[in-house]
Amino acid sequence: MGRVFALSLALLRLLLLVTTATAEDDADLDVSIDSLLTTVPPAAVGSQGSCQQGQRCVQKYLCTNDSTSGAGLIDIRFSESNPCVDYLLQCCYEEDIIAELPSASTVEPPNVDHPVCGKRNTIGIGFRITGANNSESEYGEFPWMVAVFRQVHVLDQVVNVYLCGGSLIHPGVVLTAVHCVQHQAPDQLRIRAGEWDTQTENEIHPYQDRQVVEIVAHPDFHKGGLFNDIALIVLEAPVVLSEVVQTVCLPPPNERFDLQRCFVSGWGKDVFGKTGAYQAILKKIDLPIVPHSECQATLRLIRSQPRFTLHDSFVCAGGEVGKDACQGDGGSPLVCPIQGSNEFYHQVGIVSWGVGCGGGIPGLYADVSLFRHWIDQEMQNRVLDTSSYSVS
Ligand code: 4AZ
Repeated sequence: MGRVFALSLALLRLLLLVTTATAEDDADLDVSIDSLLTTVPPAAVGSQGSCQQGQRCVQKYLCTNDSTSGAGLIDIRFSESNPCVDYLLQCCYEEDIIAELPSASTVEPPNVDHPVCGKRNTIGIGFRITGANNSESEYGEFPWMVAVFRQVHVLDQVVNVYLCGGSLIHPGVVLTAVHCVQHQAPDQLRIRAGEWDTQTENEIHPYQDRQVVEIVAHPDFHKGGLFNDIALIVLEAPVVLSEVVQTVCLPPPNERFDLQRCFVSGWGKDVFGKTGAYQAILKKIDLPIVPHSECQATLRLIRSQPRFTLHDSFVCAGGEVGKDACQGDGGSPLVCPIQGSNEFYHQVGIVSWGVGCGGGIPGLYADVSLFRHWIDQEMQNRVLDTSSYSVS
């Protein structure tokens, strides 16, 4: 048994190395073992752990007796005193376990006075987190956020290799960057909606995985300079919308957003290069939109290329030290508030590339607004409704 296991592990490692090399070639991604999405929860719900007699580990929101620390707060820091190991679980007496999910988990009916797309859940869904010292987002805060991964079969196991971020613009369509998916076969790609912490399955709602039937890459994508880095992923079946799975709005064509403060979210690395680690809990970074001319001037200086021309298909954001997207965030959405609202957001950019991470140089994003006509056309070609992302 031991030898078979060791052999399987060796084969798994080998395969991961192979996929790593391909992913790096494809998307300049540094995919490693910590970029795998879990398929098995670290602590089984209902396992005894070393809870007291009459107790068992359950999700905190299913335990009525002081179920969370304070008013719906859950501390995301590792606690040695929690026998259930997973911070979303706690020891609970049988009689305190509620069978039903809290009412917060019921699906909200769309409010016709507001766009149904782009609603950011600023205070999270079901619980709020404390102990966040790493820009962690709240659970369900960016309900359009999607993980794009490649499913690999190793011996009897299915391994999910994280590729990129994406966003839901229709229950059956994900927006991402071409550089993430250009060499992928649709039948190997998967998308995951409703994900938050990739290392646990004890969130309130289960995530939803979908297969992919088509990848629609922008015809003018230019690999060398990553111009027009925008793609649509058409899903085999639509995801089920809920309070933690919603579409994002898209801005009208050719709108400008200079100096607005926006958010980029993603599971990408904290630091550029080999020392950087992929993030378990979805992160959010607030940053400003940098005017095109200013961004070009900065890149000319940094790259010592006085004639460098920043392609029109990019919008820049960031430029503040320590606040940036990074490797693994490719394809993830940059969203800005709609007309001064702090509740509804539209997607202004798609993470494309940058010079390092967090060093005060703006990051480059595909300018979604410029591609609004292209997106609408590709949707209409497939008889898909554009109202899922339109602000009326
Ligand atoms: C990347 O490799 C990447 N700091 C994305 C964004 C940035 C840098 C690198 C911006 O996917």
